[in-house]
Amino acid sequence: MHNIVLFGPPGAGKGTQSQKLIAKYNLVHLSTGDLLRAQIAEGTELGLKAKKLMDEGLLVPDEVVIGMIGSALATNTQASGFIFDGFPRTTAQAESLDRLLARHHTTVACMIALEVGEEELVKRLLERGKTSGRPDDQDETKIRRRVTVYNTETAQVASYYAAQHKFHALNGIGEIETIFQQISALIDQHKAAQAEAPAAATNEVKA
Ligand code: B4P
Repeated sequence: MHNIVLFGPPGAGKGTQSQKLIAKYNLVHLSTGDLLRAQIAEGTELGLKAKKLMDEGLLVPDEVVIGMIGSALATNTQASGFIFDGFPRTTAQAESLDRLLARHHTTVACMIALEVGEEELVKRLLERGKTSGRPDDQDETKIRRRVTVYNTETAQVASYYAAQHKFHALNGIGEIETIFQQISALIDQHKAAQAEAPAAATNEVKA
């Protein structure tokens, strides 16, 4: 099983690249943002609570998203791997993901972070907000709050994976296809290393 965490601030391109990666590598896409928006669309109690936080650009409580990911893993036991998009967003979520994957006898292969500066993020999300219907994409103050939340609560998750030698950063500014090729090259290196030395858990890949 090959599990990849796609990381970066809101608007960095995680969702965009995930769509291309799942098609290429036959991975199951687990986006906590999408899972939460599905709950909102269904009008569940969880969705109603999450909507208030999401619309303000704040994080939903760890136990909520961890529960959703646990359920998704349990219902996809035949998957050849997962792409985690927008999860984990806190160190507590990262620790829970390791525990959940261990139950399925697997681990995170690598985290790939897309690096994009704040002004470009704001520009992209305001542009998406013209058509996405997402309240969190339509207000510059809320977008900047999401970036601040990323910097204060989420960015530190990179250190968690760096300590496990699983962290890789890429420039998220440029052509979508070029960035996709760079991400694919990293994944291919990991897969090749895993095939050569499965017990070594494939951490010795050059960024
Ligand atoms: P998410 O749904 O994860 O939303 P996001 O981070 O804004 O989107 P993403 O980063 O995937 O967008 P993309 O770059 O692809 O989260 C929404 C909210 O849900 C959070 O604020 C939080 O409240 C809650 N939530 C979700 N997960 C949670 C968790 N684990 N814990 C707690 N709360 C959680 O796309 C952005 C735009 O950029 C697109 O229009 C795209 O076309 C464009 N773009 C992409 N790549 C580009 C490129 N290279 N050049 C130019 N434009 C590009």
